[in-house]
Amino acid sequence: MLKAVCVLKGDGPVQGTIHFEQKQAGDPVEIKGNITGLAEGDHGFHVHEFGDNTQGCISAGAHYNPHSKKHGGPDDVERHVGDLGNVTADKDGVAKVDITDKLIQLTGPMSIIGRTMVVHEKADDLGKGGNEESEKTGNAGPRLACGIVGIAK
Ligand SMILES: [Cu+2]
Ligand SMILES: [Zn+2]
Repeated sequence: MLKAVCVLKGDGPVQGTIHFEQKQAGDPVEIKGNITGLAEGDHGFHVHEFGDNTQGCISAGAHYNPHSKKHGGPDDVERHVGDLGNVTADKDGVAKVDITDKLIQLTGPMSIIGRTMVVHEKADDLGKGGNEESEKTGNAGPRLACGIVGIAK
């Protein structure tokens, strides 16, 4: 079993912990955790390219996109590897994360270890927003909190 963990932090009240599990290379990855301090509703949730938080979440770069695809939703063929869609916060600002993704990996050349998870202020339109930005970022807006994905015990 491969395991990874990510602690999300930002300049505001948003924080969270995300756990990743994968049986072996090529299998789907289970992503579970909690994010608190959010506004009620959907928030874009992605793996970004770099594990660099030197300037805060912005230095994590763009969505992790090793195949040079357009932005999309997690169930789309045309998507960035890092596109995990949205997490949804309830009226108390808590988003329970429970995602199974078949594209991201915890080992091998497509591994997300050492890259950054970001939760955004706005909903990710999953590439269907009808404008240029939608095909890059899903119009998810500013980065509320982020953290580097590390190997867990
Ligand atoms: Cu993002
Ligand atoms: Zn994307």
